[in-house]
Amino acid sequence: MADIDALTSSAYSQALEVIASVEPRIADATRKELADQRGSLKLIASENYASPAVLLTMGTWFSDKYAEGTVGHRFYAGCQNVDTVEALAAEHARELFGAEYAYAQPHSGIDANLVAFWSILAHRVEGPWLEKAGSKNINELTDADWESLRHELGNQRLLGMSLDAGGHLTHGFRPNISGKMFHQQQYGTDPETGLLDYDAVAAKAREFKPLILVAGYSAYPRRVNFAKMREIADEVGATLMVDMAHFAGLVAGKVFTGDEDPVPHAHVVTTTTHKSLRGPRGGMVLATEEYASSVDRGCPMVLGGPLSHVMAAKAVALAEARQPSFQAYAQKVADNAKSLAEGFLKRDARLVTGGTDNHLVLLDVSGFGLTGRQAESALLDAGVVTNRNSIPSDPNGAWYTSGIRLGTPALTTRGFGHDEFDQVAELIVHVLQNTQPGTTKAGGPSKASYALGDGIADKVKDASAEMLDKHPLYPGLVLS
Ligand code: DSN
Repeated sequence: MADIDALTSSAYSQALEVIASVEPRIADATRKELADQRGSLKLIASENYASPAVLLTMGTWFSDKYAEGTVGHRFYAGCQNVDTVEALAAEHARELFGAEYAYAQPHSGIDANLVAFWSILAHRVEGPWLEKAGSKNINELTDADWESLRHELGNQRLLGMSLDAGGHLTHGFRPNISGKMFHQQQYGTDPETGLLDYDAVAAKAREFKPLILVAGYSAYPRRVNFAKMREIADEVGATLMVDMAHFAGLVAGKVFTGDEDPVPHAHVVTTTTHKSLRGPRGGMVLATEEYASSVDRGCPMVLGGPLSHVMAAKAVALAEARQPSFQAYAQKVADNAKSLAEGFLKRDARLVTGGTDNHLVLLDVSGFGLTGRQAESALLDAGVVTNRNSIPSDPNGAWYTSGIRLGTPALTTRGFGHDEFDQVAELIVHVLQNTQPGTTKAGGPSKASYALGDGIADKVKDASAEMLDKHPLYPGLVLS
């Protein structure tokens, strides 16, 4: 059998030499990025480490091919190999998630959501409108018809989870295009428990009657009952769209099943491929047959030409996710998040919702007298990479915030387990307890500046290094 580690080491060493022959600074930055990723505690909940097979697949001549359109129906000649790649990516996705239809072209999660919005508008608004107008061809419409259709398309309602409750920008946040292209309303979480209140979502949906009900999150540390969300959508005649970008790996790994698996319940499911799913950076849409033909219009409707090299890497990653070892990985991601949460709670730190049952925890840092921005910066000084995040009803807004979001997918890939995550919680609490908020030039309290106690960063880096050395990133990859 081939020695995959030796092949990977040789492939990357040689690739870097080729790159260095043209622009050595890029080769240097690439080497440094590996060293930095190897040497820090990566706790960003939306990041992971893709396998060398996935990474290598992205570095090929598929990048050079234009392929707008769909499999077997392209606007460019010579797409036979792209067809193979895209069809395989879609097949793996359908099999893995049990989906009726899969679309592998979106370049990111935001793109996937845009494809979903437009496909729902096409299916629910444009199609019926054209039928009523007695015409199937949009090019035959008079100017007055066209204005009327544009008005219909631009006058629809979307209900999604608010950003500070854990929803995503693209779920109707006003400054985002989703909040501008739709009349939007947002549902939050229970002010006492921080948990989703399905009765409150239902009441809002009954009153607002959205065309689209969006479920899913990027910073909610709990599971969602998608069967209940579908009941709500059905009651008000909405299309249920689930954004599973964050937890797709837990769905793929069968940690979320039954009511917690969005695929059997939603009309349209969007995802990224690089978070807990551990693939290349990109997006994907899953849908019922009913929505398939309108999702297929994603490119060139709202997407630029598909990134064929990335679709190839999606196919490889999805093939990996179909292996039994991926289920063990996904379960460990969830178990480790619990260990991390317990580590914080036993050290008297406050977590939004009091814990987690997915892959992330949301730490309220206001108890340490800090903003999220100050906490994020102090932690980074100590080699702990996180991101600041709003918490429900955040007094510091979406820029400074009062929270830190932490996820377990990346360090679980490195092999971290219960004890390491308990130690990670200890190190984070230690940094935050030893960080003082700074003052502005005028002498008032600053939301950005801070002072980390002497020696703390080095102490935490040393303790982290021991864990990181025990669980190396890409252990078989040695660059010459
Ligand atoms: N950037 C992703 C995240 O961090 O959750 C979502 O846009």
